[in-house]
Amino acid sequence: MLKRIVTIQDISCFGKCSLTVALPILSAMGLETAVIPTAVLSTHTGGFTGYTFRDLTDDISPIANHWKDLELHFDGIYTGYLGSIEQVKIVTDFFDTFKNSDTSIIVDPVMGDAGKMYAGFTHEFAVEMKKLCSKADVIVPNMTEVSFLLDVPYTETYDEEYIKEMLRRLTDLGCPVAIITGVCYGDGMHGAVAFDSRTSTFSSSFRPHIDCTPHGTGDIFSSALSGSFVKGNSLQEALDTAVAFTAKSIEATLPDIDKYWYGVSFEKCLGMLTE
Ligand code: PXL
Repeated sequence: MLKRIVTIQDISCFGKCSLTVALPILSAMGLETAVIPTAVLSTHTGGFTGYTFRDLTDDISPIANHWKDLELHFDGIYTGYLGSIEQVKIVTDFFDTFKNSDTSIIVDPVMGDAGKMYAGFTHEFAVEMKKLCSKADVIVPNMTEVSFLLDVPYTETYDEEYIKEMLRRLTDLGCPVAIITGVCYGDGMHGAVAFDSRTSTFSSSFRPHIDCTPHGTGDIFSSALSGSFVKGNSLQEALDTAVAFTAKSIEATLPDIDKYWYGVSFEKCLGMLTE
């Protein structure tokens, strides 16, 4: 039986992030993947100007209602970029409707990167995102999003103790497992660190740092992590898969980085996920 996941995030028609990344990755991993597009943008908002934005908030509840009539069951629900506070509230209701005892909810609280919020996000949005995180089984923020979720200053220099403290505080929001992505202790390694509050255990996965940050790496990491986790792998296995796939994909982007600055050449590495 294929595991079934639904991913809820925007579709940026050009630029390789959100749904155009999540769908191929989850399918390559052998999951039946349903989608709810929350908005349609001509491109993503990171580096392009003049993009269009069609809000699909009004479509989400009717889609959910139809699926409720069909009695659809999901093994996983994975959310990414959400375009408005109202959308976050509707997605919270979606969790309440479709969460069963065997459904894993993964929330990537997409709000910003490198210490800055993406265009259109506000402090009020972060407050609502905190509530969504409280309903998740696993949350996957980067350090910028950690600062918005916990109201702490953004910092690029930290040690292991600091990351562990942030992870404990993230699980205090209400989700049993928190993962911080893009962690770099300055020792030439780059990866992700997780905390499972139910067993009080930390786990991590690191690879040599690659000095290049193309757009969309967070979505690639979260998609691979969600796929692995929903397939029933352990947290450690899911971390290893997501870190290895993200690192390989960034490496594959390097030869053409000037031309393909807007996204990661993950397509070259999908074979890693199909075994
Ligand atoms: O990669 C996250 C993301 C998703 N969707 C849209 C974005 C971004 C980041 O900038 O703009 C529309």
